[in-house]
Amino acid sequence: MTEAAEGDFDLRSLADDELVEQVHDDLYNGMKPEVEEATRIFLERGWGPDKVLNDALVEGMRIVGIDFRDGILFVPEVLLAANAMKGGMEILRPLLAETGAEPIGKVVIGTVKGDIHDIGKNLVSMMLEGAGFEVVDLGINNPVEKYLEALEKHNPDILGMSALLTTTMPYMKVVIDTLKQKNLRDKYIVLVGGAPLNEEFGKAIGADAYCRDAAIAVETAKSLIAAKRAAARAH
Ligand code: B1M
Repeated sequence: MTEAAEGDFDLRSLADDELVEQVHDDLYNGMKPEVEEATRIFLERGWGPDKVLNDALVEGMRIVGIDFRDGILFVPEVLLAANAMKGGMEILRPLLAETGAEPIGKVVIGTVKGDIHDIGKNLVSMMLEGAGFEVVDLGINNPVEKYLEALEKHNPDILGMSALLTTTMPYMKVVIDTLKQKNLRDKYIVLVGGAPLNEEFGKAIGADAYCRDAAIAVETAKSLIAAKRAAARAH
């Protein structure tokens, strides 16, 4: 905890690096209004939204994750931290999503059944929107029926699935296998992501790609859509 965090003071009086540290502390302590104010201050100081997101918010949540893993923080505290993070993310959302261009593709995305983690998935949605995709976000805890219903309704190019638990990541295979059974697998590009996954897992369950982070999700979505459209033109 920085000295400054102990008293009531003006966040504006802090230099950039001190303010970054302060956001990490405020996130850790679940102080949503302070995280929101600091987010605004960074933007006023000319920071790009992606830099505020990565250096202040995502890094702060990484620190929370370490202490959660080590049993120093517990679910209620982490929920408060997540809520504070979402406050900052909401301020950045319109900036990250600023694009006047025609949608370059459509994505249906959701966290799988049994899993309520949504920060990473929300970030991926925001970055995809920012890159010009139309995103249909199904939220958390999605059974296979929910995915199927949304695929039929929205007819997207891409299905994105997120899982943060080793116990819920196998459910992605249930969804992919169901698509195969219904002869729908080849209709969609399937991208998966979430902290416990890796490339090998993505391949093993039959996804088109595993995306380590939101930036890679955007790159992968763009390149696989371009490849799919090129292949369709060639036929
Ligand atoms: Co949870 N939790 N949690 N948790 N939680 C983890 C995941 C854990 C690793 C913490 C730990 O022990 N170190 C651990 C999982 C262990 C494991 O399975 N191996 C864990 C656990 C155990 C649990 C509970 C079981 C705890 C309990 O109840 N005893 C419980 C489960 C609840 C459930 O889901 N059924 C639980 C609950 C919670 C909270 C509700 C308190 C809260 C979630 C709040 C919310 O999301 N609204 C929470 C949080 C916040 C975390 C940690 C601390 C942070 C996750 C996060 O938001 N990271 C997390 C620790 C960690 O991951 N280090 C932890 C920031 C986010 C930006 O990163 O989500 O990885 P991430 O997303 C990235 C990439 O992964 C990728 O791009 C994103 C952006 O760059 N990506 C995708 C993600 N999804 C994608 C989808 C794509 C593409 C890329 O599709 C195309």
